[in-house]
Amino acid sequence: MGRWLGAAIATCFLTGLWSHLLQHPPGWFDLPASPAWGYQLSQGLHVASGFAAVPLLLAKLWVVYPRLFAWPPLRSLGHAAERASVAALVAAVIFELVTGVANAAQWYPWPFSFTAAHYAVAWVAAGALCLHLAARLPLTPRRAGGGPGGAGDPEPDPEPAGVAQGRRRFLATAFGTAGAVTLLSAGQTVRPLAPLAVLAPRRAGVGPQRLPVNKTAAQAGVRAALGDPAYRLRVIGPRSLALTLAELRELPQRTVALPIACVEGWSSTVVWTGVPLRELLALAGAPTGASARVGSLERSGPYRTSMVGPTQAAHPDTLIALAVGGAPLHPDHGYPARLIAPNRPGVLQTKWLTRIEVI
Ligand SMILES: Nc1nc2c(c(=O)[nH]1)N[C@H]1C(S)=C(S)[C@@H](COP(=O)(O)O)O[C@H]1N2
Ligand SMILES: [Mo]
Repeated sequence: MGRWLGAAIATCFLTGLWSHLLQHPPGWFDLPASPAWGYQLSQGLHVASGFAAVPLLLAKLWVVYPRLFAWPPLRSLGHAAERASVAALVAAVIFELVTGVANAAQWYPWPFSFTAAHYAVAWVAAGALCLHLAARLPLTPRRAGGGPGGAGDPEPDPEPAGVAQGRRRFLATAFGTAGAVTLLSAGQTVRPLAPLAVLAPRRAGVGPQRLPVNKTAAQAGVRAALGDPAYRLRVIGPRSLALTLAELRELPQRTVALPIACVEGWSSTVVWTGVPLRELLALAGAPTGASARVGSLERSGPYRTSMVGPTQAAHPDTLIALAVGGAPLHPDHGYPARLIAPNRPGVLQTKWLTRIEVI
């Protein structure tokens, strides 16, 4: 069970690091554009492995908790160090799972930034897990060999009848719960499981234009600006442009199916129609290999601008989308125009665009 919990935590940690890298790319990192479903898969795994880890962690704590309170608490310097790493491990993993599940439900009952804290504590958990494994591994083979356990543990008594059966039932309950949690939540990103997704906060196909919404136009404070006849999409470059929505619709359009994939674990693949970003960049005289910064009508909020690196900017499927499912974007989906690019975190698929800057 420890191995399964370790595998779930490792999956969660690595997919989390990947998401952090894409959301906060350092200068040397150019976001890839393929496979289009890459972010959807990695963050589906992130949330599924995190959810599955909850019952496995509870079961693991149930097995080991008498040892957490063993007396005397500190036997030697090494023992004290091991206890400290176990305390950090348990606290950090509980923190990650509680904040992660709350974030998936868009519930933030704390004063700190979720992303900053969830990222920082992930490193504490990973470091403490490495220390814990380094401290326990030398002891494990001896126990598997049937010899005495860790320092000072007495020989186990022969197993009384019924204990093996109880243990089997316990393991079946722990793994059964982990499997059930996965099955009942994965439908937020795995389409065929959607009818079972009773534990998923959001579902594919539910929302305006059959697509979930994270932040509505009203929440972003852009409702009043959306019908403004003075709206222009400004493209700022060597030959700057200011296009009305009608002018945008007259440019050659492209239609592609691309997922919106939120780090919170839900995703939905829908058909978008719009002007390829690279055509707008070319009209504005951008050199090949240019990046772009897109900006929203939204006045504040962490997702009102985003950078499109050279690879995604040059990709034909990176669209300034004007329509979804053949109809103009719903206000909550970014009317009049939103960015949609392959293999891109949902938080960077900026809505209510008014500005594109050639970088
Ligand atoms: N301007 C702006 N764009 C935004 C956001 C936002 O808060 N403001 N939220 C982002 C997030 S977190 C996600 S997952 C996607 C969700 O897309 P949807 O709400 O259109 O389904 O939009 C992104 N685009
Ligand atoms: Mo998101």
